[in-house]
Amino acid sequence: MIPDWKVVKEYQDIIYEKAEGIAKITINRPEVHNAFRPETVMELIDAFQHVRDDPETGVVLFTGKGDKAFCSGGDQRVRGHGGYVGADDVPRLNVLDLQRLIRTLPKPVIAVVAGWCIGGGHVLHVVCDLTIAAENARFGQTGPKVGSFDAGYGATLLARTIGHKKAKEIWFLCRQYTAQEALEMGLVNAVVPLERLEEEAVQWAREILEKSPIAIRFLKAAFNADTDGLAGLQQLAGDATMLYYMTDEAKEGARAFLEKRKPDFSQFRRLP
Ligand code: S0N
Repeated sequence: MIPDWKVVKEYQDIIYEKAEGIAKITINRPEVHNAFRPETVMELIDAFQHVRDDPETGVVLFTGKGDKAFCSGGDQRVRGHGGYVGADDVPRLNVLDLQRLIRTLPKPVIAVVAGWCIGGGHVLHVVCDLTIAAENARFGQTGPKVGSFDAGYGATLLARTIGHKKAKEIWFLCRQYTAQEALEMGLVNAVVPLERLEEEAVQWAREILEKSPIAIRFLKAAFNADTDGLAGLQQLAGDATMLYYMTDEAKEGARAFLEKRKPDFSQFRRLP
């Protein structure tokens, strides 16, 4: 059953809802196949930051409005000199900030993909933790065809996900792949009929929500640490610090400082 979604905050380009511990963030620009402009990305960053800080939410569904597209990448109408140009006339590639935010979010993000998942939109699903695709989903990169490229996560994480040969094929040839082909190359986790897409994604979210949040958080950080170098290690280390702060041992250190005495760590056992 689909949850009774409630809008969390009003935006222009996106919809941010939540219910039952699940957040649903939807790019709402179906007239351009959910292409993003700088303002869309700013709103997505705002919503994802809210999700990160919301103790009620454990999983995010990230999707596009309608059944024609998840996202067709950067809005080519506002591509300018050095980036995508918003109302403030500043050219930006702020989708890179969004990619990092999705990666470091300490909660699983599931891309829920119907229709086109192309260009910078394809990279967004690549940086999500899981992808559930409808049978009508179509995947691909267009960069070298339209005079752009994403040599960051767009190329490297894709290669880590499906292997270098296939990732290079996707970028060098700019072909489009069916949902079934994407499943076969390990690019998505499941393919379901379009009418069952959201139900299936919600089911996956509910199964994750039954599990230990801290275990899930550490697993996500560990997978990222393996691919993200020192930035990934920082995330994993930050999670370890969070856990350490919850121990009596760490609390003794802070308490001793405030009480102006030497900390007594001798009371804590050293485990093997
Ligand atoms: C998705 C495609 C294949 C669908 O084709 P179809 O079904 O024939 O529909 P269309 O008639 O083409 O589209 C319907 C309407 O939607 C508009 N539209 C579609 N995509 C975009 C878009 N990306 N921007 C603006 N408008 C779009 C169409 O124009 C049409 O409108 P009307 O009816 O008014 O004509 C096909 O649409 C397609 O190929 N789309 C373009 C895909 C693409 O090339 N995307 C951009 C790729 N680049 C990025 O995403 C950049 C990402 C980025 O920011 C970045 C970040 C870091 C580092 C590098 C980059 C980088 O620049 O790559």
